[in-house]
Amino acid sequence: MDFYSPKNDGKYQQGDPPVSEALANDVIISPDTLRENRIPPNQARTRKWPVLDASGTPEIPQDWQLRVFGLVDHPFALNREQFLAEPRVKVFADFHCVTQWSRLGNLWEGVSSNHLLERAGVQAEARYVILHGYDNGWTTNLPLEDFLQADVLMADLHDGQPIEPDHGGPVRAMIPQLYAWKSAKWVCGIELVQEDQPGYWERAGYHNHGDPWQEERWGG
Ligand SMILES: Nc1nc2c(c(=O)[nH]1)N[C@H]1C(S)=C(S)[C@@H](COP(=O)(O)O)O[C@H]1N2
Ligand SMILES: [Mo]
Repeated sequence: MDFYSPKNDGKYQQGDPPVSEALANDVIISPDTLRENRIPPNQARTRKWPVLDASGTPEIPQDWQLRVFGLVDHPFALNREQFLAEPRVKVFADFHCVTQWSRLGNLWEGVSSNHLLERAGVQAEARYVILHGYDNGWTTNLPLEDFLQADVLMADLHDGQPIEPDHGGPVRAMIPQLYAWKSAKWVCGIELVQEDQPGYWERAGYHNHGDPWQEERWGG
Protein backbone atom coordinates (compact mmCIF):
# COMPACT_ATOMS: atom_id res chain seq x y z
CA MET A 1 0.00 0.00 0.00
CA ASP A 2 1.38 3.40 -0.89
CA PHE A 3 0.68 5.45 2.19
CA TYR A 4 1.59 9.13 1.87
CA SER A 5 5.19 9.80 2.81
CA PRO A 6 6.30 13.36 3.49
CA LYS A 7 10.02 13.93 3.81
CA ASN A 8 11.53 13.78 7.26
CA ASP A 9 13.65 16.89 7.82
CA GLY A 10 16.10 14.61 9.58
CA LYS A 11 17.31 17.31 11.95
CA TYR A 12 16.62 15.44 15.15
CA GLN A 13 18.98 12.65 14.10
CA GLN A 14 22.03 14.79 14.70
CA GLY A 15 22.24 14.04 18.42
CA ASP A 16 23.12 10.63 19.75
CA PRO A 17 20.91 9.62 21.42
CA PRO A 18 18.54 11.79 19.41
CA VAL A 19 17.14 14.58 21.57
CA SER A 20 13.97 16.56 21.18
CA GLU A 21 15.61 20.00 21.20
CA ALA A 22 16.25 20.05 17.46
CA LEU A 23 12.68 19.15 16.58
CA ALA A 24 10.15 21.35 14.85
CA ASN A 25 7.70 22.83 17.34
CA ASP A 26 4.73 20.89 15.99
CA VAL A 27 6.17 17.62 17.28
CA ILE A 28 4.67 16.11 20.43
CA ILE A 29 7.49 15.20 22.79
CA SER A 30 6.94 11.94 24.64
CA PRO A 31 7.57 12.84 28.31
CA ASP A 32 9.92 9.88 28.91
CA THR A 33 12.38 11.30 26.35
CA LEU A 34 12.97 14.22 28.73
CA ARG A 35 14.28 11.97 31.51
CA GLU A 36 17.91 12.40 32.38
CA ASN A 37 18.39 8.65 31.95
CA ARG A 38 16.17 7.49 29.11
CA ILE A 39 16.96 3.78 29.46
CA PRO A 40 14.58 1.97 31.87
CA PRO A 41 16.04 -0.51 34.39
CA ASN A 42 17.66 -3.62 32.90
CA GLN A 43 17.29 -2.43 29.32
CA ALA A 44 20.11 -1.85 26.82
CA ARG A 45 20.16 0.55 23.92
CA THR A 46 20.04 -0.77 20.36
CA ARG A 47 20.50 1.27 17.23
CA LYS A 48 18.93 -1.50 15.19
CA TRP A 49 15.25 -2.25 15.16
CA PRO A 50 14.52 -5.93 15.85
CA VAL A 51 11.31 -7.49 14.53
CA LEU A 52 9.19 -9.28 17.13
CA ASP A 53 5.70 -10.71 16.92
CA ALA A 54 3.64 -13.79 17.71
CA SER A 55 3.06 -15.30 14.29
CA GLY A 56 4.79 -13.34 11.55
CA THR A 57 3.66 -10.64 9.16
CA PRO A 58 0.07 -11.19 8.00
CA GLU A 59 -1.34 -10.55 4.56
CA ILE A 60 -3.04 -7.14 4.72
CA PRO A 61 -6.28 -7.08 2.68
CA GLN A 62 -6.64 -4.60 -0.19
CA ASP A 63 -9.58 -3.08 1.63
CA TRP A 64 -7.54 -2.27 4.76
CA GLN A 65 -9.55 -0.57 7.46
CA LEU A 66 -9.29 0.67 11.00
CA ARG A 67 -12.46 0.31 13.08
CA VAL A 68 -13.30 2.19 16.26
CA PHE A 69 -16.08 0.35 18.06
CA GLY A 70 -17.45 -0.98 21.34
CA LEU A 71 -18.60 1.47 24.01
CA VAL A 72 -18.71 4.54 21.76
CA ASP A 73 -21.61 6.70 20.58
CA HIS A 74 -20.48 6.79 16.94
CA PRO A 75 -18.59 3.68 15.86
CA PHE A 76 -16.77 4.17 12.55
CA ALA A 77 -14.30 2.57 10.18
CA LEU A 78 -11.64 4.37 8.17
CA ASN A 79 -10.35 3.08 4.88
CA ARG A 80 -6.91 4.06 3.66
CA GLU A 81 -7.96 7.37 2.09
CA GLN A 82 -10.06 8.29 5.10
CA PHE A 83 -7.22 7.50 7.51
CA LEU A 84 -4.91 9.77 5.53
CA ALA A 85 -7.50 12.56 5.59
CA GLU A 86 -7.68 12.65 9.41
CA PRO A 87 -5.71 15.35 11.26
CA ARG A 88 -2.11 14.22 11.68
CA VAL A 89 0.36 14.40 14.55
CA LYS A 90 4.09 13.79 14.92
CA VAL A 91 5.47 12.20 18.06
CA PHE A 92 9.08 11.90 19.22
CA ALA A 93 9.37 8.85 21.46
CA ASP A 94 11.54 6.05 22.80
CA PHE A 95 10.51 2.38 22.39
CA HIS A 96 11.23 -0.29 25.01
CA CYS A 97 10.86 -4.02 24.36
CA VAL A 98 10.45 -6.40 27.28
CA THR A 99 13.23 -8.55 25.76
CA GLN A 100 15.52 -5.75 27.01
CA TRP A 101 16.26 -3.57 24.01
CA SER A 102 15.38 0.11 23.85
CA ARG A 103 15.31 2.11 20.64
CA LEU A 104 15.70 5.83 21.38
CA GLY A 105 14.48 8.82 19.43
CA ASN A 106 11.85 7.59 16.98
CA LEU A 107 9.77 10.08 15.03
CA TRP A 108 6.29 8.63 14.50
CA GLU A 109 3.58 10.21 12.41
CA GLY A 110 -0.09 9.34 12.12
CA VAL A 111 -3.41 9.97 13.85
CA SER A 112 -3.66 10.54 17.60
CA SER A 113 -5.67 8.27 19.87
CA ASN A 114 -7.34 11.34 21.38
CA HIS A 115 -8.62 12.47 18.02
CA LEU A 116 -10.02 9.05 17.11
CA LEU A 117 -11.78 8.65 20.43
CA GLU A 118 -13.16 12.19 20.39
CA ARG A 119 -14.63 11.45 17.01
CA ALA A 120 -16.16 8.21 18.28
CA GLY A 121 -17.53 9.67 21.51
CA VAL A 122 -16.43 7.39 24.35
CA GLN A 123 -19.24 6.26 26.63
CA ALA A 124 -18.96 6.75 30.39
CA GLU A 125 -18.70 3.02 31.18
CA ALA A 126 -15.64 2.47 28.96
CA ARG A 127 -12.52 1.77 31.02
CA TYR A 128 -10.21 -0.32 28.84
CA VAL A 129 -9.07 -0.34 25.23
CA ILE A 130 -8.54 -3.53 23.25
CA LEU A 131 -6.31 -3.13 20.20
CA HIS A 132 -6.86 -5.70 17.44
CA GLY A 133 -4.26 -6.75 14.89
CA TYR A 134 -4.68 -8.32 11.44
CA ASP A 135 -2.62 -11.32 12.64
CA ASN A 136 -5.06 -14.11 13.54
CA GLY A 137 -7.21 -12.22 16.02
CA TRP A 138 -4.23 -10.96 18.03
CA THR A 139 -5.15 -8.39 20.70
CA THR A 140 -3.61 -6.39 23.50
CA ASN A 141 -5.31 -4.52 26.33
CA LEU A 142 -4.64 -1.28 28.16
CA PRO A 143 -6.40 1.14 30.47
CA LEU A 144 -8.26 3.94 28.66
CA GLU A 145 -6.18 6.43 30.61
CA ASP A 146 -2.95 5.07 29.10
CA PHE A 147 -4.46 5.09 25.63
CA LEU A 148 -5.40 8.77 25.97
CA GLN A 149 -1.89 10.04 26.66
CA ALA A 150 -0.98 12.82 24.23
CA ASP A 151 1.90 10.83 22.69
CA VAL A 152 -0.20 7.78 21.75
CA LEU A 153 -1.00 7.41 18.06
CA MET A 154 -1.85 5.11 15.17
CA ALA A 155 1.29 5.56 13.10
CA ASP A 156 1.88 5.05 9.39
CA LEU A 157 5.29 6.74 9.22
CA HIS A 158 8.50 6.13 11.17
CA ASP A 159 11.34 8.62 10.72
CA GLY A 160 9.50 9.94 7.69
CA GLN A 161 9.16 6.60 5.92
CA PRO A 162 6.17 4.28 5.58
CA ILE A 163 6.30 1.64 8.31
CA GLU A 164 7.61 -1.61 6.84
CA PRO A 165 5.20 -4.57 6.83
CA ASP A 166 7.45 -6.43 9.31
CA HIS A 167 7.16 -3.53 11.75
CA GLY A 168 3.38 -3.40 11.56
CA GLY A 169 2.63 -1.33 8.47
CA PRO A 170 0.53 0.05 6.98
CA VAL A 171 -0.60 1.31 10.41
CA ARG A 172 0.53 0.31 13.89
CA ALA A 173 -0.30 1.58 17.35
CA MET A 174 2.41 3.34 19.34
CA ILE A 175 2.06 3.51 23.13
CA PRO A 176 5.44 4.96 24.17
CA GLN A 177 4.96 4.79 27.95
CA LEU A 178 4.37 1.00 27.98
CA TYR A 179 6.54 -1.93 26.85
CA ALA A 180 6.50 -2.48 23.10
CA TRP A 181 4.14 -5.48 23.15
CA LYS A 182 1.24 -3.05 23.76
CA SER A 183 2.03 -1.23 20.50
CA ALA A 184 -0.18 -3.32 18.21
CA LYS A 185 1.27 -3.93 14.76
CA TRP A 186 -1.08 -4.18 11.73
CA VAL A 187 -3.77 -2.54 13.83
CA CYS A 188 -7.31 -2.99 12.52
CA GLY A 189 -9.49 -2.25 15.54
CA ILE A 190 -9.74 -0.02 18.59
CA GLU A 191 -12.40 -1.42 20.89
CA LEU A 192 -13.69 0.30 24.01
CA VAL A 193 -14.79 -2.08 26.78
CA GLN A 194 -15.82 -1.94 30.40
CA GLU A 195 -14.12 -5.11 31.68
CA ASP A 196 -10.44 -5.75 31.07
CA GLN A 197 -9.61 -8.55 28.58
CA PRO A 198 -5.99 -9.70 28.68
CA GLY A 199 -4.62 -10.11 25.15
CA TYR A 200 -2.24 -12.50 23.42
CA TRP A 201 0.98 -11.72 25.29
CA GLU A 202 -0.80 -10.91 28.54
CA ARG A 203 -2.36 -14.40 28.51
CA ALA A 204 1.07 -15.85 27.70
CA GLY A 205 2.44 -14.50 30.99
CA TYR A 206 3.43 -10.91 30.27
CA HIS A 207 2.38 -8.31 32.82
CA ASN A 208 -1.13 -6.99 32.37
CA HIS A 209 0.01 -3.34 32.42
CA GLY A 210 3.65 -3.21 31.27
CA ASP A 211 5.25 -0.02 32.62
CA PRO A 212 8.97 -0.28 31.71
CA TRP A 213 9.99 2.15 34.48
CA GLN A 214 8.38 -0.13 37.08
CA GLU A 215 9.73 -3.23 35.28
CA GLU A 216 6.24 -4.64 34.88
CA ARG A 217 7.54 -7.46 32.68
CA TRP A 218 5.88 -10.69 33.76
CA GLY A 219 2.83 -11.67 35.81
CA GLY A 220 0.74 -9.10 37.66
N1 LIG B 1 -0.40 -7.37 15.96
C1 LIG B 1 0.67 -7.60 16.74
N2 LIG B 1 1.29 -6.56 17.29
C2 LIG B 1 2.39 -6.74 18.06
C3 LIG B 1 2.88 -8.05 18.31
C4 LIG B 1 2.21 -9.14 17.71
O1 LIG B 1 2.55 -10.32 17.89
N3 LIG B 1 1.11 -8.88 16.92
N4 LIG B 1 4.01 -8.21 19.10
C5 LIG B 1 4.35 -7.12 20.02
C6 LIG B 1 5.69 -7.26 20.55
S1 LIG B 1 5.94 -8.55 21.60
C7 LIG B 1 6.68 -6.33 20.33
S2 LIG B 1 8.15 -6.42 21.16
C8 LIG B 1 6.51 -5.26 19.33
C9 LIG B 1 7.68 -5.30 18.35
O2 LIG B 1 7.55 -4.36 17.34
P1 LIG B 1 8.64 -4.39 16.18
O3 LIG B 1 8.62 -5.75 15.55
O4 LIG B 1 8.27 -3.30 15.24
O5 LIG B 1 9.97 -4.13 16.85
O6 LIG B 1 5.28 -5.39 18.61
C10 LIG B 1 4.18 -5.73 19.41
N5 LIG B 1 2.99 -5.66 18.60
MO1 LIG C 1 7.90 -8.19 22.75
